[in-house]
Amino acid sequence: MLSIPSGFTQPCENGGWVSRLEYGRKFALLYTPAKPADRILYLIHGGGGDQHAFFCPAFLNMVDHMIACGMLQPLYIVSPCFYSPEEKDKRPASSGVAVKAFPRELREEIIPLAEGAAGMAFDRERRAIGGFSMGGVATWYAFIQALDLFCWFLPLSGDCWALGEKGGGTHPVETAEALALAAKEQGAADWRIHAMTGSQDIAFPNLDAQVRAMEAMPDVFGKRLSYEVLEGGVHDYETMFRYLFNALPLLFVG
Ligand code: FER
Repeated sequence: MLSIPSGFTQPCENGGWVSRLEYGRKFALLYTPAKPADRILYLIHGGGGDQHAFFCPAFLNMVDHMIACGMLQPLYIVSPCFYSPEEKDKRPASSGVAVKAFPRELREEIIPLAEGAAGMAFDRERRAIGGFSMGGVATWYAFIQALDLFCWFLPLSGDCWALGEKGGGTHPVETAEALALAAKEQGAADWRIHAMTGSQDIAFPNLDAQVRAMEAMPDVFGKRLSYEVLEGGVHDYETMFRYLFNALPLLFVG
């Protein structure tokens, strides 16, 4: 897995910009690239995080540089928050409830708002969702609830909790079966999942067990699923930026 070139964390001359999109008592942040874009990624923070977790200078500068040097096609990126404004309990159990409900908020509020601001509605082939940790759990819920909205899934160091908290680890086979059934019931067969984690990541045992069970169902997942494990990779945003440096160019391709 490639490392992020050191200069990429510094400001880029031709950078994009971030705007704040309000809905009700909540908001999402929208990154607009410096060049015209026809694709969009919804990127979800981890437990305890918020809209700013991914949208910090190190990450946004990296994306600016990737686009400026041509290694990444321009894309919009949306950073919402899955917690309600008054939520105080950000432990996994209550975060698990919030992320299960979140695809509906994406569908009803955030996607119309963000794509209105971008000035276009994106085809599902040009719409991706990804996230870190609980945001990865949210990504799997989007697969189960919203395959009509997204083709591209990027769960980073988070497993699917359809069978309960850390269910990818406790019930890997049943989780893989639930995902297969969800795909079948939603009638979509053109999606792609790129799962990533690190060997020292606290979520590794859960995501790894789940992905192994999915790989054992090649008729369903086969080449639609790819999986990368970074040797020594840990459960933090800096490591996630590196995963995204490697994975963003793979979105919307093939
Ligand atoms: C996992 C997925 C999410 C996991 C932990 C989390 C340990 C989230 C933890 C948190 O928000 O504190 O597989 O495994």
